Amino acid sequence: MRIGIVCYPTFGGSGVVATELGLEMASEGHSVHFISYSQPVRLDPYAANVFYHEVSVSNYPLFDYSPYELVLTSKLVSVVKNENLDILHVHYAIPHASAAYMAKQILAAEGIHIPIVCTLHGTDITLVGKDASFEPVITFAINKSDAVTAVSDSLKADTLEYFNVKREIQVIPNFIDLKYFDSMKPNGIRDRYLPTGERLVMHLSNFRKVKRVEDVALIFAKIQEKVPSQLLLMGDGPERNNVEKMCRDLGICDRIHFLGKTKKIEQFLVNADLFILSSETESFGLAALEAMAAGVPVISTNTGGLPEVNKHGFSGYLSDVGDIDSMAKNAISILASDEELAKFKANARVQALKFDLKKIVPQYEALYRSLILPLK
Ligand code: GMT
Repeated sequence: MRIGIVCYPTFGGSGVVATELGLEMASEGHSVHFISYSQPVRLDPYAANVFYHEVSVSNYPLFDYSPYELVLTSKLVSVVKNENLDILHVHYAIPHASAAYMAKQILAAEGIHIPIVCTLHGTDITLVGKDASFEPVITFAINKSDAVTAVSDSLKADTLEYFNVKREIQVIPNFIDLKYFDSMKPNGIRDRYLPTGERLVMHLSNFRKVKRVEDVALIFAKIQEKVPSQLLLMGDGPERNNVEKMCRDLGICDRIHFLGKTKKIEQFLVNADLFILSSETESFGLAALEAMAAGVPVISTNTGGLPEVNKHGFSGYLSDVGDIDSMAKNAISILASDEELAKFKANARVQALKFDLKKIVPQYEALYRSLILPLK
């Protein structure tokens, strides 16, 4: 198949999932064309069968706001036509699904028929999408896609609740490429951060408000009172300054380390003893899955799709949003005992295996084929 993938290039989960999906399809021999405004962070543009098409936005002075959706639409028309694509898969509804719809209409006028798959990832529905200023466009674009997928049952339910969706929504959960984690070698991170053999706690996110990273610091403050430990914070974003201030206020800056944005997250995760994800809302929680794939138990909130990913009392524990005491108590119960820690680490890995890309990616492949075949 000749596949077009439209995604955000940034560190967010939707771009990561789109990239990993495309790379796996390419490794199976399909031609995969990534279309985005800059090179997706996890993309290897030199991989066989992978192509990258950049959307360059005009900065003509007349435009106070650059018309990104229009240049994306034109790029989609051009790539579908010139690369003879069979299918276009857009990740994140805004503005990718509506741009794809417009491109589809332009191409249809030229006798070219391209099926569109739209994958909903979370904030496109739960935060941004239900904003009244976007809602009509999103509803329309979802209904006009040839197939719609959501990354969790929870996100499917939210979509049906917030939007008047007529189209079937297929749940295809996010997945993980276990080879990244299995091939990791000891890399000295524990020696560097845990000179006296403490426990290593981690968090990874884009530091947006929805992630409640301040809660991570508060939970960790309680953990380190009972279990000698260090916290590594991976990622960066708008809330970082507030979190840094909180660490100073808590007087534990020497135990909290900000790593910033990092591509090779597995290098760090494989060293962790515990992962914390205390988000306000999370349609899936890819970071939690990445931690479990590294054999790291997860302390998370019980919001959105997280209960579908993290199993309470097995791969970690779930608590209500903002319940710092409960999350700290659960974390300590795992970290304080070598036996509990070993059991939860093994369970985390077992849970992650359910989301092995070898089980999930064929579901996308089958979906693509079901849409392409009737056109042949
Ligand atoms: O979490 C973010 O802010 C990034 C966002 C994205 O679109 O990149 O993540 C969403 O999609 C991920 C991949 O499907 C999910 O794992 C995240 O749970 C979801 N984020 C939220 O729902 C807040």
